[in-house]
Amino acid sequence: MAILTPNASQDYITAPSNPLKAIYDKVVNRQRLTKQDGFDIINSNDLLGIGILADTARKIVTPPERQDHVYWVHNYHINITNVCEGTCRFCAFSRRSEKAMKAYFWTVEEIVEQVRNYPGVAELSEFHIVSGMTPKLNLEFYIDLFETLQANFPHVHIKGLTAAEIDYLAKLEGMTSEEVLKTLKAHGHGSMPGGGAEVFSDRVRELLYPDKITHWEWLEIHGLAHKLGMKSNATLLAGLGETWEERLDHILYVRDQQDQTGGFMTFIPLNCWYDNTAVDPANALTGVENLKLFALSRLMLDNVPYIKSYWIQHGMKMSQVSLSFGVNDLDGTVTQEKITHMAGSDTPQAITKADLVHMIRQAGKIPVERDTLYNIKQIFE
Ligand code: V47
Repeated sequence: MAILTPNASQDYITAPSNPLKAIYDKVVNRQRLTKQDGFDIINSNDLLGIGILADTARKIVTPPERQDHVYWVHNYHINITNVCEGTCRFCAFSRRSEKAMKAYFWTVEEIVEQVRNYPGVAELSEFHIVSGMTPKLNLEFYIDLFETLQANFPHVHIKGLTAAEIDYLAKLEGMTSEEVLKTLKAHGHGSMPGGGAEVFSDRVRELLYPDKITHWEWLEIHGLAHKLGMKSNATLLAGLGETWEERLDHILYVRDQQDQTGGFMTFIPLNCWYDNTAVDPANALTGVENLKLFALSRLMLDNVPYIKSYWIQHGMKMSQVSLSFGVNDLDGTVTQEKITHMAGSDTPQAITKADLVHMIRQAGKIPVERDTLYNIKQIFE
């Protein structure tokens, strides 16, 4: 029986009998993986081998001094309203009108008050602002909100508005998406979150979100933001009944866009939660499928520096394990998450810095608090 050595993982993956060896050779030689390589990863049952590949790819795209870092940000979610004209069938958060049960709408003053009352306000780095699409949330509202937030909390970066919201605002105001982005940027908009992408598949879109912007429009708006010097993220909402090929294609669309405009910081494979939605829970990914998807994302996206596990959706334990499957970011403290919790997520709504540090250390990595743009704030050696 073979005795395990410190290099056992490398010996194992480079063994000629391992079907993943050809992909490993490409990864260490920095050769771009093809769609067929993607299929080979998906079709392999060698989960540990896939983990070794993804971990190797993570190290290769990471500067040596940051090799073992796992990042998070001290952030605060603001969902201004759940009133939304969207008709996405996976969404448990939205309400059709202000009169609907549990519909809410916060004023700028209420938002500022809430943030002021948050005990961690001095340490905050990021506002994550995503809301329903409704005429009351017009450009004027956002300008007022961003200016007021900046005046009251100048140390906090504003990451906000998905591409779908930018598109909605453009149509509402009779402007182009570029004009909307330029205007918001001039009033404090710092970067864009990765939401609203769902799965870049016309088939799934037709079934579950036919009124949403197409994936071409989503990619175009992110490209516009990148050209204006704004960074952004990209998500994939898995568990909607999409095929593995559709997931792989989605990742490849992101890779192509990144080749052109280069502004994506992080790719985030999300997981659907099903309570109060019209999506069949039978579509949920298993643990092994989630780990494969993290690894596949890391391996195919050789041009995106960070892969995030959003612990709110994956849970703390899966997120910790994902750190051996290419993930190097755990989002953040979050505070007040609504979108996933209204769909039944059983994770907490926030996490403390101490818990994040503990979880990362237990995975043998170095916890690093970052800001939105991945500038290092503190290394917890
Ligand atoms: O766009 C909606 C998804 C997204 C459900 O950029 C659902 O740093 C699960 O984009 N079950 C919002 N997911 C979350 C998001 C995000 C999260 C964390 C970090 C970043 C970032 C972005 O949540 C939506 C949609 O794709 N979503 N409904 C649901 N039932």
